[in-house]
Amino acid sequence: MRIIVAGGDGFCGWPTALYLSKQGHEVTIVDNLVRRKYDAELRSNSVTPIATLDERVAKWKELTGKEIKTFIGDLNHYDFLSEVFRQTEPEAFVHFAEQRSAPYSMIDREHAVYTQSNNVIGNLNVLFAIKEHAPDCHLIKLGTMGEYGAPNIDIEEGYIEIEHKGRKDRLPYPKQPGSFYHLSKVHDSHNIMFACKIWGIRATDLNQGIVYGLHTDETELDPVLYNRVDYDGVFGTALNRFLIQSAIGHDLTVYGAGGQTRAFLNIKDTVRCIEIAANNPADKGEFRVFNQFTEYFSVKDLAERVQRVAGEMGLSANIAHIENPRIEAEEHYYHAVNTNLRDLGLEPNLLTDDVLKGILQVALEYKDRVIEENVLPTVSWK
Ligand code: NAD
Ligand code: USQ
Repeated sequence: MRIIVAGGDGFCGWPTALYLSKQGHEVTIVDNLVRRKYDAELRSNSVTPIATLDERVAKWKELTGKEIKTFIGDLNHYDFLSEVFRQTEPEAFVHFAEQRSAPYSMIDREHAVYTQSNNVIGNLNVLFAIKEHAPDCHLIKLGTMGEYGAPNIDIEEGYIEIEHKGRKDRLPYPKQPGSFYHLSKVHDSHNIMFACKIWGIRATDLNQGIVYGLHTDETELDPVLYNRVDYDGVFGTALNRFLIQSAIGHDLTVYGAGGQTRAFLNIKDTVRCIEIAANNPADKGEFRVFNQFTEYFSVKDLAERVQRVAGEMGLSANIAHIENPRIEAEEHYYHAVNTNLRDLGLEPNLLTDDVLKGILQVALEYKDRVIEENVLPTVSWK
C-alpha cells in the first residue's frame, strides 16, 4: 500500500514509518521538522541522541534495502501538500503531524494560537487534499483519549447511544478536553466527521492514550535509527518522565494528589495499531473512532511502580507530590472501552516490570544528556 506518514520524524511517526516499511508498504514521510525547532526554543533535547531525518532514512536503506521517501514541508502550505499527493497518490494518509504538547499550548496566547492553527488548519488541508487528489485515500488521524476528559460515566469509542425525552440516537460522545492542545484535537474530529459526511471520505480517528517507551524492533537496529524520548516539563509525558527522573535521581513529579487516571500504551502497540487501521480501512463516508490504548493507570500508581522497579535496580526514587500546574480533577471515575482494535487483532504489550526495567536501562545509558533544570514543570494553566 502507498502510505504517507505525516509527522514521520516524530516520536510516534518515525517508528511507525519503519514498521510499515518493514511490512512491505511504500512509505513516504512528510514533516516540516518543527519538533526539532521546539527543542531549540525550549533549550531542551531528547534523552537519546537523534540523527537527522536524512541520516535515518539512509541508514534504513543501508540495513534493509527499503526506501522511505521524504518531503520536508508544512501541512499548512496547501500547494506543497497538493504536490505531495500528486507525486505519491496515497492509499492511506497517517496523520501524526501536529503540535502535541498540552503544556506548550498553554504557555501563552501565541502558543495557543499556534497550536490550534497548526493543527486545525493542517488537518483541514489534509481533508481538502484527499477530496481533491485522492478521494479513496483512507485518513488515519491521531486523536487523543484526552478529547473525552474524565466524565463520571464510561467512555465509549467515539459514539454513545442516548435516550432523551423518549427518543433515541447514536451521537458523538461528549468532549471535555483539558488544554488548548486537546481542544485542537476535538476541532479536528469535528472537521473530519463533517468531511466524511459531505464528501464521502473514509477516516479513522485514533483516540490514543499516553505513549510510553521508545524502542521498537526496528528503531533498535542501529543508534542512527533510535527514537526520540522526551523528559522535559513541556514535552515529556508521565511514565517516560518518571523513568528518566528515577535514572537521574530526581524526585518523581506527581502533580497534586496523583489520582489522575489516564490511558496508556507502549510505542510498540502504536505502530501495530496504525497497521491494523491501514489494513482494515473505514468505509467510504465512514467516520470511525477507535480508542487506542491498552491499560489505564493513575499517575500515583505509576510513580509507585517506577519507584519499586528502580529500587530493584539499586536506585532510590522519592515520590514528590508537587503543586499541580494544571487545572484537572485529581480524583475521578475512569473507565474507557477499547475493544475495536482488540477485535481487529491487537495483542497488547502490557506494562510489566521487565518493560519498565528496559526503558529505565536506556534512560540510565543516556542520563548525562538530561538537562536537569528542564525537568520541573514551568507552564501553568492559571
Ligand atoms: P512529535 O511532536 O514527536 O511528532 C510530531 C511530528 O509532526 C514532528 O516531527 C513535527 O515536526 C511534525 N509536525 C508538526 N506540525 C507539522 C506541520 N504543520 N507540518 C508538517 N509536520 C508537522 O509528536 P508524537 O508524540 O509523535 O505525536 C504524534 C501524534 O500523536 C500527535 O498528533 C499527537 O497529538 C498524537 N498523540 C501522541 C501521544 C503521545 O503520548 N506522544 C499520545 C496520544 C496522541
Ligand atoms: N503528570 C504528572 N506528573 C508529570 C507529568 C504529568 O502528574 O510529571 C500528570 C498530568 O497532570 C496529567 C497526566 O499526568 O494528569 C498526563 O500528563 P502527560 O503530560 O503525560 O500527558 P498529556 O498532557 O495528557 O499529553 C500526552 C501527549 C499528548 C496526548 C496525550 C494522550 O503529550 O500528545 O494527546 O498524552 S491523553 O492523555 O490520553 O490525552
